[in-house]
Amino acid sequence: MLFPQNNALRQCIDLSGFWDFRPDPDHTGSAAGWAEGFSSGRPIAVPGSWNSQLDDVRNALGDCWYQTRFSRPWGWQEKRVHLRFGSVNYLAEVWLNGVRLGEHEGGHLPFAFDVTPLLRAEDNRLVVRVDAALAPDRVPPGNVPPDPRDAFANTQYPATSFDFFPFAGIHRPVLLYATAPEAITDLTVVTGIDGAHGTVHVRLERQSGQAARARLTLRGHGAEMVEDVAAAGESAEVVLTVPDAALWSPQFPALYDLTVELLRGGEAFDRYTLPVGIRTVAVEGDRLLLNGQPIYLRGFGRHEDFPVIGRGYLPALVIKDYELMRWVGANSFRTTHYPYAEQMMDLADRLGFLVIDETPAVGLFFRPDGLERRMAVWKQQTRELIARDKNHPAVILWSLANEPHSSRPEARACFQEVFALARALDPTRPVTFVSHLGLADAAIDLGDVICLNRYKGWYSEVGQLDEGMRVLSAELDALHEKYPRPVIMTEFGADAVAGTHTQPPEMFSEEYQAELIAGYIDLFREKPYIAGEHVWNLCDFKTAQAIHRVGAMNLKGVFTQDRRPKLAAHRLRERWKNRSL
Ligand code: GCB
Repeated sequence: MLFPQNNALRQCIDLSGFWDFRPDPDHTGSAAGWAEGFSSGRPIAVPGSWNSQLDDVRNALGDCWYQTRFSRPWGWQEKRVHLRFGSVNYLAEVWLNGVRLGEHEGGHLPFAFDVTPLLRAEDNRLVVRVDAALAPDRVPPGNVPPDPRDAFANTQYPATSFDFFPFAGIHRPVLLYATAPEAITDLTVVTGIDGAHGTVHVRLERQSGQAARARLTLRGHGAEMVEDVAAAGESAEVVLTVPDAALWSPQFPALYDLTVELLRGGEAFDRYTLPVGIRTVAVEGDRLLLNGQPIYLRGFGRHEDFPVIGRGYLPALVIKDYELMRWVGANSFRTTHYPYAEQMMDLADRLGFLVIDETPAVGLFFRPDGLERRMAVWKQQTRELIARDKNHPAVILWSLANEPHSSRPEARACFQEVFALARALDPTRPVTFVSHLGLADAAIDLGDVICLNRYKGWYSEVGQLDEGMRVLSAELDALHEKYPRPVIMTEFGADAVAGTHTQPPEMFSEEYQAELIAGYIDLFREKPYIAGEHVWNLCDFKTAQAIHRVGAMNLKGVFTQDRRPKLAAHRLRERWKNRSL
């Protein structure tokens, strides 16, 4: 799925701003005809979470309605026009000028509607119903009835089955974009390395229509390659060879510009430019390879989370977080626990960060109640994630889930299905999921890489760092002996209340957090099969209310929520700065 762009042949406008907002706790809005437009709305910012803007809907996760009005930009009469939402959490039902466009389930992934026939020159009325209810048959699930066989129960408010606040609303920009009627609809780029040459395999898809030619131009690093092909049907494929290719890597994130044009009678009627990084990813034995060379991931899990805007897209925060990651010496991150904003992914390509790209499937469980629906949504999210992010050189690994409750055998068959789907959609990248069960996980061996979250010295071996390290060391070796492949420690860390200091280090002090993180890293250095270390978390973040979450915050950030360093950030910097891959 291509992100809208502006050039002489494509235009895009952003409908972000203040919209009208109206909660509908009793679900009367539909019957009252709000889809046609509603009165008595309050202003709300889009993008942004409603929970963090308006006090009375702080914990509201039912239906809330949004509406805005807009005019069709001048000159768009002959164009095909789409309306595109970057992320609405959780379920969106959309109407334009009273006509229902459709609905989309699941936050953090984009969806679009062709609105060409419905657009008026002026006074277009866009209405969105957002349903953010937590339900056991949604992904991620919530309000899960406790099961005596499982160690999880609803001990937090709202009743999430995950450890972050279930922010709701229109979280990313809503874009209206115009293209030629027979435009390019998708591009899939796969790169390879052949000696000193790079290969760029491009598949283009377009809206069917009259025959046209496609011209592909790859430019950059002193080179320019041009190929012309017939694009008579709905798709065409081209392989471009780049002599002495500049390869993409974190040290040198070389990007080429691939410009694809559709031409008729020698004249271009559509154009799309995509940055392309030539690189390969592979798993070989215990190592994760980028361009044939072993790589070691240093970085974080993170949340899209900031006061007032909640989970809303905030460009300055994206920049700041890259700045902090760079300062501390990180080269990678995982999109915990949902796909991040597309703009952040673009910057990962430009700035040279390696990304483990994760679906929104956190806290999945495999009991029969609601399983069919969860599976359908999980597969849909996997499809949408790969469609959205397949062209990013930064993405080196797909993570299908975080901490599923997958100890029992029935989970394995579910994972097999979703692994097969991901591998069919993208045979070029390794696939994994993130486990907290380790050897007790019924699906652990299905991943190309083992990703493990561990809190020894925190949730277990409480307050005892040395004992925690001893237990962890033995567990890692046993896991690797059984499944010899790379292991990435995708989470480890400790809560620290900024400003709390103890000597000797005790839990919740900055010293304890710093010691724990440094201790884990020293242990990893002894284990050549460890291929990466991601600290939990880059920054403190908002959670549901619970007795173990002071101020409804998870304090495992090495930076505070307002992005100030704790002691652990400095300790990490000593360990990470100036390390090569
Ligand atoms: C985990 C989860 C993460 C939590 C973290 C914690 O294992 O993956 O979402 O926030 O533990 O701090 O408890």
